[in-house]
Amino acid sequence: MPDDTTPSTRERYLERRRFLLAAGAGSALLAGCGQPQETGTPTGTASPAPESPTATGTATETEPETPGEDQPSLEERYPGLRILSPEPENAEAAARDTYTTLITPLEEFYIRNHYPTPDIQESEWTVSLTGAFDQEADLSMQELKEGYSTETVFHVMQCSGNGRSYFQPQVGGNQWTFGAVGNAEWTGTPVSDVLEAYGADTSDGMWVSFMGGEAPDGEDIFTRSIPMSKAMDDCLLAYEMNGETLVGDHGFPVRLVVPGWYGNNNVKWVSRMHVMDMMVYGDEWETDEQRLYTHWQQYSYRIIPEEDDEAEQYESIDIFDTYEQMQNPDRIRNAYVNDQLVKSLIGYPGEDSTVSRRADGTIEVLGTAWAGDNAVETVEVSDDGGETWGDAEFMAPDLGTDSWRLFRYVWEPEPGEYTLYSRATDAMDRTQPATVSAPEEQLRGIQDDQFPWNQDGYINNAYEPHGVTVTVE
Ligand SMILES: Nc1nc2c(c(=O)[nH]1)N[C@H]1C(S)=C(S)[C@@H](COP(=O)(O)O)O[C@H]1N2
Ligand SMILES: [Mo]
Repeated sequence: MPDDTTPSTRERYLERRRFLLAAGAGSALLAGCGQPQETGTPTGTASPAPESPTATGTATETEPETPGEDQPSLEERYPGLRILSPEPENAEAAARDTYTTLITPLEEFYIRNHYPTPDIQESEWTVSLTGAFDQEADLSMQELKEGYSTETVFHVMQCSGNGRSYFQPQVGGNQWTFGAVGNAEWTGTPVSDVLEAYGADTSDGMWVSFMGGEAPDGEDIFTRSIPMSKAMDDCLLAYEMNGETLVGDHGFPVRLVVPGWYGNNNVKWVSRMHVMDMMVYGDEWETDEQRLYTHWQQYSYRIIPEEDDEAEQYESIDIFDTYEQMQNPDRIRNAYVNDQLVKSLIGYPGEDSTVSRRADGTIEVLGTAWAGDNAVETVEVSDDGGETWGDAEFMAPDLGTDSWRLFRYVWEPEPGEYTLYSRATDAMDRTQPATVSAPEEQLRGIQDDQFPWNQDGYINNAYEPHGVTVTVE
């Protein structure tokens, strides 16, 4: 893995973070010191290899506040990240510590790009509205920001490839461990406002396809088709993250936020919204040589067992929930990666750490848990390989169903070596499975406490691979 980050920068950062935390400063203080953008490795087996460092497409090549060339490196800008690839920019939270705070500061917030971050001038950017609208239009950023209501949502952004490195046998793509997930406050314009203002057909069965404007010439355009009901319900065209203007790497000047859904649905650098009665599908949306618009919707981000050549394509589906799709392979053969499965991560103690007990003989285990657009209900912790479990408790505040919650567990261990597991359960009574299956099982859904091994290594929410090894003094 390309992981040669400057230890000095990271060390200094972690040092300062420890100091601030010890001084009682919350994430608010830490969140303010971030810097923006610039340019990682393709994931999914089918992702095109980007060769050109310069984004063309609809991205304009002008310099805003950050001169592209002399900008500090990725690791300087984001000292809390482990770089997987500098261009396109791909990086994940380097330490478990990230999973002890409610809001993830920019320095620790993972970045996942298929193509390099584009250099965009806000005043020149437009979002085109095409398809089933009374009136097609090009929206300026000014109209988007000033012409509609403003809303905020706390949403867990998680790459569908998070946890991929724990697949056995390994699969191709970025080897994300636990760190491709963060929780942020996202602010912007409700998608419903725009759809209504321009008279879109918002009836059930319709879809809104959001397209990214950054793909270099000849590359597949990052497009995601969102069901109308979800688009109307709570999706945002966001221009702020944690109260600051979005930085380039996270989608400046505007990105889609699909509350509770995996990162891949949250299209960055949105340049077009197309309304029609199907997802991007078929010849009309492909060229002879290329899956121009369909690639990232139909071929990537699908749950494909070993025995299938490729994902089965659908024009439209009527089950949107990822878990429900996975459990109904007779309806949808290869689930689309939409809303997030229930998951939890231990943030303290950290990976391979040595910790001492408090005066009363206990250790406080801290972490985060979330369940997509469902509420997370309970978290349990085990120190004996999942034989027995103790209940963790949630910490205030609760920032809503799309946010993660912090949990704490009072642990009373004897000195020794342990592997700690956390296991969350959601409001639908769905629980994290124990392990990832073997490919030979050909699973399509979660079964017998096993998560289905799949060709592209998506949405691993099994608890065992996410355990933490700890020595108690
Ligand atoms: N236009 C565009 N949008 C995109 C991507 C991309 O490559 N291009 N990557 C997606 C994926 S796979 C993820 S996980 C999230 C990552 O968001 P972040 O980099 O802000 O954390 O953005 C999504 N939106
Ligand atoms: Mo992703």
